[in-house]
Amino acid sequence: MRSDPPSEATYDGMRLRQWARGAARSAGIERRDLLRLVAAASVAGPLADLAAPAHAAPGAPSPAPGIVKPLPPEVFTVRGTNAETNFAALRSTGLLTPADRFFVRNHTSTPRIDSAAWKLRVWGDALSGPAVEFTYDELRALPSLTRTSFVECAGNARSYYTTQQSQQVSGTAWTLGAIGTARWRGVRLADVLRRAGITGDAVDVLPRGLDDEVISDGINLGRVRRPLPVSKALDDVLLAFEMNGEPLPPDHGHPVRLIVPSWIGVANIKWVGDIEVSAAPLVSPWNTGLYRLFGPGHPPEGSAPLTRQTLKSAFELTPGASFAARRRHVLTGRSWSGGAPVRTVEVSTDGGARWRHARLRDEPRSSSWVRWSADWLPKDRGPAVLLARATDRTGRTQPEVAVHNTQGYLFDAVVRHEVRVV
Ligand SMILES: Nc1nc2c(c(=O)[nH]1)N[C@H]1C(S)=C(S)[C@@H](COP(=O)(O)O)O[C@H]1N2
Ligand SMILES: [Mo]
Repeated sequence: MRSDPPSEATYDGMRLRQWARGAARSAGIERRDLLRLVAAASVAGPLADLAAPAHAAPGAPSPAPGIVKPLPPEVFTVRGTNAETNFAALRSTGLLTPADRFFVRNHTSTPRIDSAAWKLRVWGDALSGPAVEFTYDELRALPSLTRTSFVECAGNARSYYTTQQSQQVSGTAWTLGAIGTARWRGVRLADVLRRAGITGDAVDVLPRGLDDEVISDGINLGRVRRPLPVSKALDDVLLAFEMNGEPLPPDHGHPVRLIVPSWIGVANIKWVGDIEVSAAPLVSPWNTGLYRLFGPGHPPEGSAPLTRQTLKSAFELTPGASFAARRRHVLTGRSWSGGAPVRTVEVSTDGGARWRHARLRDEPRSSSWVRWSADWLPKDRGPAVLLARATDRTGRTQPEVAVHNTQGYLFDAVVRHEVRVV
């Protein structure tokens, strides 16, 4: 008889203790290199690009090396190999983010993969037999379903640790736009794992991308891969091949990616090529030196690997937007939480002195965002600060200050949005 897989909550701490004791197996990297990564993680480095880079002229080729789709400057802010969605560019969109407005987070660059030649290889010591391969057509022939889910980078809103809290963090200087919500069609990872012969010994599942190996500070981290506990892998995870009714575009994982609802972005492995099914707990750079919390306020050896996203709100406005005085305006925005559906959203137009409820425009659902709106009739000319604060069904409310961590993950504090009344 198999013992029950650990619940999502117990998984975290358990894996951390196993890693600390050296009881977890390093998949595709030397333990020594992982230890160097972890040591580096406990020190905050510089933000990659705090100042927004200069935009290329309209019609110029994409300024983000390695991103295939066009990145018009009114829609995207390019940050290194990544492109952030400008929140104002979501105002005209519905619940779902069109693929041509969806943020891109690439560790290296988008590979071009021919679906006819692509195969998914499932292998490992927790299968009852040898490795099993699925072609694209075989995968598409399995029963499929759709799920609406956001994909959000764990570092979304990281720049506010610096601009609002005067704290140093390392990584890409996202504002709030490293998130998008789409309707994904795919097959259940559970169905694929069962067809491949997953046994009761399985504890971790390690999907790996087909994009280039990642070199960071002279260490070759290998291809992007992050262990998923078997309990999550068998729950609501999809191997997705469609985004909003179309085949996945190259930048978002064509031909097949993982969708791991409510979890941090990096769990959603794009361009998946193989999946290891392991009877031993696994570690990779993405659940040891990366995607854990380091710094004062966290255990000296770092927090457990991150799983769910946190709670955030954003106005669909450009920074510094102006509003005519003594006119009625409709402020719009979105709120979301990886913990539970959003329950309420409050808005303040006076820097946080008074709050009122925003109108929710969508039925709150888990792993998705809600659109909201609030009227505003500004009286006095001059600078003003708009705030939005969400509470989710676990009862958690966005705090005033986020707890610092060196890599700036999971910023959850209320963001101060400065505007002008003219
Ligand atoms: N193979 C692969 N998968 C990946 C990544 C990557 O660089 N390579 N980036 C991850 C990160 S950090 C995030 S936040 C999401 C971003 O998904 P998107 O580019 O479709 O918005 O993909 C994840 N999956
Ligand atoms: Mo990410």
